[in-house]
Amino acid sequence: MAKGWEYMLVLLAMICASCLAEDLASLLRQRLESRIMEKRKPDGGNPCPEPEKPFPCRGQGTHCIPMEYLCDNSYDCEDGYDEDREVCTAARRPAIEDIESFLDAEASWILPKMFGVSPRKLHKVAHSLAVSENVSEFKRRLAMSSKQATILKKALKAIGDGDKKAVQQLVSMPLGSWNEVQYIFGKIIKSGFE
Ligand SMILES: [Ca+2]
Repeated sequence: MAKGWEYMLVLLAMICASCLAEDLASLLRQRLESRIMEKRKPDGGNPCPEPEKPFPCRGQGTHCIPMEYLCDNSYDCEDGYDEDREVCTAARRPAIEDIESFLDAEASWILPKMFGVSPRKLHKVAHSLAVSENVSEFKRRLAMSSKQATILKKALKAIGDGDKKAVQQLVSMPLGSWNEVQYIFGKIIKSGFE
């Protein structure tokens, strides 16, 4: 009888120990996971720190994909963000920072003459240049008049043709701005903006 009790006590102790060990293991696992997450998001920002899979899909949880899968006409993110039309247009345009600093430097003539907008619209113009597939979409985004859109199209054509004087006449471009204009718009035109 006494041996039976001893056996029960040993069994209970073993069960409790295994429960405790399991609790402890799960606690340690949770701590480790949260430490890994902290390491992955040092600034709470990039959820895809791996260089071979740096592009984050949107939606719940994080699904990271290789840059190779971006805009390759095949859906790799559940919500298709990797094939999003705006994402894929912006991927072929100059960086938004470069477009903005270019527009900022040329703001006095380029915003009123080429786009017909006030300097307050600088960011909107930069964003629209980055994500609009063509001039028609750009016109719609900026609520641009047809007259202004025609001027823009003519100026783009002249830039593409390397006709510096025509650009100067059409949109009052200072001659010193020509290289920058050709560089930025050259890339934008090449990606189908016309
Ligand atoms: Ca894809």
